[in-house]
This record gives sequence, structure tokens and C-alpha cells, in this order.
Amino acid sequence: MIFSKSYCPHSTRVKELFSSLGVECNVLELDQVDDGAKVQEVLSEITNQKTVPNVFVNKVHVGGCDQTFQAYQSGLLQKLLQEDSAYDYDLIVVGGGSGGLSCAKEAAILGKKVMVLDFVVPSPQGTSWGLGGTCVNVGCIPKKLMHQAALLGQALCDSRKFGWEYNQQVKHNWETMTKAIQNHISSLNWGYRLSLREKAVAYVNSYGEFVEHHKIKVTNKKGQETYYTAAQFVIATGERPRYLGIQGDKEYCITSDDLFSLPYCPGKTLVVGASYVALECAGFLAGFGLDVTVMVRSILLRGFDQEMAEKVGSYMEQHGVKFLRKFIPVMIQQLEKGSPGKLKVLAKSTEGTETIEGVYNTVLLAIGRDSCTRKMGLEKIGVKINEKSGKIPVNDVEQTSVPYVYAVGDISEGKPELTPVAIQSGKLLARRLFGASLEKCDYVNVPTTVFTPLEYGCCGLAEEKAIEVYKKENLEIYHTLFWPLEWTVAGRENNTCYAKIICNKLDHDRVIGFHILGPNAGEVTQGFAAAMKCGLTKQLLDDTIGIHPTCGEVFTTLEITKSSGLDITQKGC
Ligand code: FAD
Ligand code: NA7
Repeated sequence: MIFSKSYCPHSTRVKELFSSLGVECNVLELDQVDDGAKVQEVLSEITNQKTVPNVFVNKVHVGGCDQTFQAYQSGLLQKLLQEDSAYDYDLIVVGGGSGGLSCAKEAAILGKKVMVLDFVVPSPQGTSWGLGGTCVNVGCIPKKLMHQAALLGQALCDSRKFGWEYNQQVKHNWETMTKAIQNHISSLNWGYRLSLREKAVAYVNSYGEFVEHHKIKVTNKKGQETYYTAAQFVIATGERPRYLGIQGDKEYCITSDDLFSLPYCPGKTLVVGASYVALECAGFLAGFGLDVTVMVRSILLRGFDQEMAEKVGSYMEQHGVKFLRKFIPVMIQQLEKGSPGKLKVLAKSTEGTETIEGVYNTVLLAIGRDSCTRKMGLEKIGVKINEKSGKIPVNDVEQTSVPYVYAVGDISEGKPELTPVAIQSGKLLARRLFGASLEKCDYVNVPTTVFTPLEYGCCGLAEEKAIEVYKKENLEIYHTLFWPLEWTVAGRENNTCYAKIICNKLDHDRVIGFHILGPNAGEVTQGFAAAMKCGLTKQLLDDTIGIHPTCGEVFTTLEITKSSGLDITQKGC
């Protein structure tokens, strides 16, 4: 199908190319039909391409004149010209995590023949898991459950103030918790398999690697290879934890991939890294009463609002987590084997020549994650990756540099690395590919929560980013400290929880940044994120009647601006 204009020389070249290949095309000359401009507008929406010619082959968008000739030269065009039915599947999804499963299920609901490949390469410590990807097995789910286990410990302390009396010694049992969490995860793995089967999606527990256009080699645990073809592919292979590349790291350290199913209590733990995975793990381990140190290379929670990040850190510090700032490990040595054993960590300052040593039972690396894109033959079919980050650049319809290959989730460049983002973009992609939908995934104002001992929820811009984008003089920031009612009788500290909104004065005091540090921050943030999608302003917040007594109600009574410098400490309840 060629969308063309009769006077356009590039359209003529493309038409000549297809006719030289003996291919009969449908051609729509947009300058010769009444609604040509409208069609061009819709095409631009769907394909992100404003110009003609705009070429589709067997429902796959190829592009303009240059892209069509490039596809011809690489042989891709000839492949696309084969009938759809020449392929084994309409869609093969590589990666059965949040993004891949949502895309596969939606495509199957829309009547397509779909296959999902999912394979977990065991961690250097030998840990592997079932279907569902990072979130279910080694991410959000076990992390939040361990966070909950730690919060229950805090609740036990609070409960005495509320009159609960008990004599038994309270202690935490790692094995009991881990077993219960892993049982829950197994039930989720089973649920995913079942729901694929119900929707007639073929699930293959094997590793996928492209070998040529439209063809993937699939290798199972036993090394047996099978080949499949598909008209379209979605890559949703996610990320895996990075290692330091120093002596002893892969041999002796664990990562979040190992922690949640560790068969023994990790004991005295060094957490290396300062982003949310690091701080969340450090937080719940300390909540179980373990001796926990976080080694920070530079700042806490890079990318998040730094005022909030520092408050997260100082609460953790006041509740027993030690921080070693501006140090990086240089060597890990095993002193004793065991479950857990004993490790010596040598670290050096990032600012000078100082070195320090420490002995820990466990070293947990949480220093970032690498995209799983380098060992799957992407170069063989010409899918471009960002060589530095390994991420796959995609356009606003999640299409890669190869027209029939799409990418969603953590491996797509510039997108928030969050489960609901992967799910939404996978689902909408399937609807655009196989339904009649034009809806694109909206990556703006995606809310998130850091589940540290004091939770931090946010939506929109960090203060630093808002200043960079809108300039300080155009912003009004409202903030307050607050004391959750539940904390008063429990005797927990006042002036610790904090709420902040950043408003754009040039746009009716529109809320462009929402930040809360307090209990249930995720629950609070979710609703306000919906309000921000609807264009929340400071006036609308003031017009909203609060729910008393809750933490969320502070946002309906914000009065003090940061620029006023007025005292925000709370004197009573
Ligand atoms: P994944 O879920 O990682 O799935 C990719 C799958 O593809 C994996 O199963 C992988 O083994 C498989 N695979 C890779 N290569 C191949 C191949 N060649 N062939 C076959 N299969 C392959 N997000 C939140 O929203 N909230 C949270 O609270 C949260 N907490 C997190 C906590 C931790 C500790 C971590 C690590 C992440 C957390 N995340 C959280 C992020 C969230 O887990 C990810 O954003 C999400 O899982 C990304 O989904 P995905 O589909 O891109 O990839
Ligand atoms: P991030 O967000 O990539 O952060 C990595 C953290 O580790 C950050 O604090 C880094 O410090 C630190 N880091 C990175 N390299 C080193 C070395 N070599 N030594 C010491 N410290 C280091 O990683 P996360 O694992 O928390 O999360 C990644 C994604 O996983 C996240 O988006 C979710 O989707 C799940 P820096 O600030 O760079 O100095």
C-alpha cells in the first residue's frame, strides 16, 4: 500500500521500484482525493511520518522513499513481500515479563497467533525463576512483601503504646518469610502460564536469538534449538543486575536477583549503590534488625528530587542504617565460607586516597541494571541499539529501526523503568498493531513510589528538573512537614513526614511536581497522579475537601510557600 502524491518524484521512484519487482500495489494519491489531507494527518499519527510516499507492506510500516530503498537493499522488503501466512506466527514476543506478557495476551485477544519466549539465564550465584519476569519474581512483588514484613516489625513496636501486651521475645525468621513469599510467587508463575494457555498463546521456555529477518532461533535449557518465523516481533527482554567488575564480585556478592529467595538470613550486610533498589533493600533488611551499611558512590536516589532523597536517607540513618558516603568497593575477599559466610570488603574514597576495610556476612550489589539486548542477534537483522547503554531507541509507536520489530519495557530507551509502564505500552502496542487503535502510550507524569522505611511517592518533576525547565522565578513551591495521627500515640517523631508540590505560575499554578514522604505514600500518590493527568492546579487542590484524619489531606491545606522561608515545623497535631 503506497500513500503517494501524483506529482511527488519520491513517490514515483517507489512506485517504479515495486513495479520493477513485479508487485501490484494499492496506491492512494492523496492529492487526488477529497480527504487526502485528513488521511495524511492520520498517517502521521500512526507512523510518526508526515511525508509521502508512506509505504506499508503486508500491514508492516516500511517508511518513506529512503527507507523503502534501504529495505530493498538489505533484502527486508523482499521478505516482507512474502505472504503473512508464510510465517509460523503473526507475533513472537521475546521476553515474558510485564511488557511482553501484556502485549502477547492483548494480541491473542485480538485474534492473532502469538508465541512468547521467556528464558531466565541463572544469576552468577545460580538463582533462576519462573514465568513473569523481574517484577513478579525478583522485583516489585517480593520487594514490597519484604518491605511489608519490615513495617509489621515497626507496627509491633507501636502496638505496645496502643495497649497490646505480649511477653514472648519478638524476633524475625528469614526462612519463614522467604518461604511464604516464594510460595506466593510460585502461584503467580502458575497463574501466568494458565492465562497464556487460556488465550491460546504458545509459551516456550527458551532463549530467543534472531538469526535472519523474521526468523528466530530458540534454545531450551538442554541446548536443543528450534527455529520460528513471525510477521512481527516485540522485544521485551528487560534488564539484569550489573556487577562491579572487581576481584571477587561475581564469586561472592549477591544481587536483588538472589536476595528474595536467599535460603538463609543474610546477616550483617553491605549494600553497594544508592538508587531505589539499594535503599529499599537496605531499608527492609534493617527493619528485620540486621546490621546494614549502604556504600554510596555519590548521591542518593539519582534522578529523584534531591531534597526528598536526603530526607529518605536521614530517616534511614536515624533508624539504624549506616551510610558510607563517597566510597566504592575495590576488592571482595572471602574470609569464611558459610550460610552466610564472611567477606572482607576493601573500599576506596572517590575524593582522595583514603581506603577502608569492613567485614560483612553479605555484600548486596545494587549498582544498576544492564539491558538484555546484546546477545540476541539484533545486529543480524539491523535493530539499532544505543551502544553505550544497550537500550533500544524506539519512536513514539515503540517501533525500532527495523519496521516489523518493536520494543517495550525496561529495554526501550528513555522510558520510565516501571512495571505499569511496560504493561501499558505492551497492551497499547498490540491494540495498534492488531486492533483499530491509534492510542499511544503516554509516558508523562508517571507516578512512582520508593518503598524505603519511610515511603516516598512522587509524580511529575523533581524540584531541580522543574527549575531547569521552567526557571525558579516561574515556580511556586508549597510545602509542609506533617505528623501522621497514627504516629502520635505511638510516640514516633514529629516533623519527619513531608509534602511538597511544585506549581507553574505561568500556567494557572498547574501542579507539575508532587512529592510525599510518609506512610502509604504509594496509595496517596496514585490518586493525585490521576488528578495531575486531569490538569490539577493549586486552586483545585484548595477547593478539594480533605479526608480527615489522613496523610493525603495535607495537600488540600498547603499554605506555606518555600520562597517565603516561613517555618513549616508542626507544633501540635
Ligand atoms: P522483565 O520483567 O525484566 O522481563 C523480561 C523477561 O525476558 C525476563 O523473564 C528475562 O529472563 C526474559 N529474557 C531476556 N532475554 C531473553 C531472550 N533472549 N529470550 C527469552 N527470554 C528472555 N517497578 C515498579 O513499577 N514498581 C516497583 O516497586 C518495582 N520494584 C522493583 C524492584 C526491583 C528489585 C527491581 C529489580 C525492579 C523493580 N521494578 C519496579 C521494575 C520492574 O520490575 C520492571 O520495570 C519491569 O519488570 C520491566 O518489565 P519488562 O517486561 O521490561 O522486563
Ligand atoms: P540505578 O538507578 O541505575 O542506580 C545505580 C546506583 O548504583 C546509583 O546509586 C549509582 O551511583 C550506583 N553505582 C553505579 N555504579 C557503581 C559503582 N561502580 N560503584 C558504586 N556505586 C555504583 O540502579 P538501580 O539498581 O537502583 O535501579 C535500576 C533500575 O532497576 C530501576 O530503574 C528499576 O527499573 C529497577 P551514582 O549515582 O551513579 O554515583
